[in-house]
Amino acid sequence: MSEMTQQGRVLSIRGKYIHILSEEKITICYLKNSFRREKTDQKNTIAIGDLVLFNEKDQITKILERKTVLQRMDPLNHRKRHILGANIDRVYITFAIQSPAIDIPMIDRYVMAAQKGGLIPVIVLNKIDLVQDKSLVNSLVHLYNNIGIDVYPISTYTKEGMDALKESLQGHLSIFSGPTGVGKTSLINIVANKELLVGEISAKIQKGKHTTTYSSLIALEKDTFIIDTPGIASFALFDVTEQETLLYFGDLNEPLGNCKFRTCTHTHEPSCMVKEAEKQNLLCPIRLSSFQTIISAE
Ligand SMILES: Nc1nc2c(ncn2[C@@H]2O[C@H](COP(=O)(O)OP(=O)(O)OP(=O)(O)O)[C@@H](O)[C@H]2O)c(=O)[nH]1
Ligand SMILES: [Mg+2]
Ligand SMILES: [Zn+2]
Repeated sequence: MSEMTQQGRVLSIRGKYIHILSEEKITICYLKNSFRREKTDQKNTIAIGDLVLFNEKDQITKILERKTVLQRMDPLNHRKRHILGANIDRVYITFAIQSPAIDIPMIDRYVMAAQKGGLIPVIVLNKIDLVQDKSLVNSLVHLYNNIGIDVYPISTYTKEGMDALKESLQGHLSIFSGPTGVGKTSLINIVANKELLVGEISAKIQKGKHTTTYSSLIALEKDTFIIDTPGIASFALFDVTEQETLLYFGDLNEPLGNCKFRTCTHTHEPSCMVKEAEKQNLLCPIRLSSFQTIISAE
């Protein structure tokens, strides 16, 4: 390291302008041209949360090895991975219980990507003020707790659940990710006491427009950081195998035990205990349907 080289962390990326935090000072840096010539399977060379070295000309010269990665398949090029964040401890997979409609297979893909990338997945179910009947909320809390994942049902309108959510952020670097219009920025404004831009949901199509257009890292306290991100329409897995999917849905085997074949995909095989348990109504329909959606797409 030359004398003028410094280390810092990526706070935000806006086109070619990369904000780097080092020793309480923010520097706007650029990627050295040589990065552009490198051939990789990454859609984005640099991601929020990256630790980098930069020189006196504010050029980023090196991206340090990532401890964790949250990545999905690039929707435009299936051979590339889109890195949503690097070196992040926890991903708060954020959905609305409705408006926009919840997508449970998408939640499960997020969970798998998080676990594979070394992040702890946490689920946030926002807008619970919109539903009278809490049975779906309760089922989701139960089913994800059962596989070791915390769920925070919240409303940024009534503030229900916000204290517990805020508490869980302490001492970590967390990223909030999910579809557009679910209320990520609304909840970050509450926990961080900010007034970032929140978008109106178009009532006609009940579909959010993108309001947040780039990811940004916000310091809450000395050791507590959160990242707001733009909504994403889909989450396809980049490098997760069918075996890994079967392992993640291993709880489906619980009621009746193992299938005849160790690598059973629970689709067409004989002596399949998942199929048998399904016949006997022993399986959580939400979990089973998510599994079937994901396995049939792989
Ligand atoms: N009913 C209800 N609406 C909410 C709640 N939280 C947020 N909203 C509304 O949902 C809309 C979208 O909120 P945002 O915070 O902009 O959503 P976002 O996830 O940041 O969206 P992108 O930045 O586009 O990804 C706004 O109209 C909010 O007022 C909630 O708890 N209940
Ligand atoms: Mg937003
Ligand atoms: Zn089976």
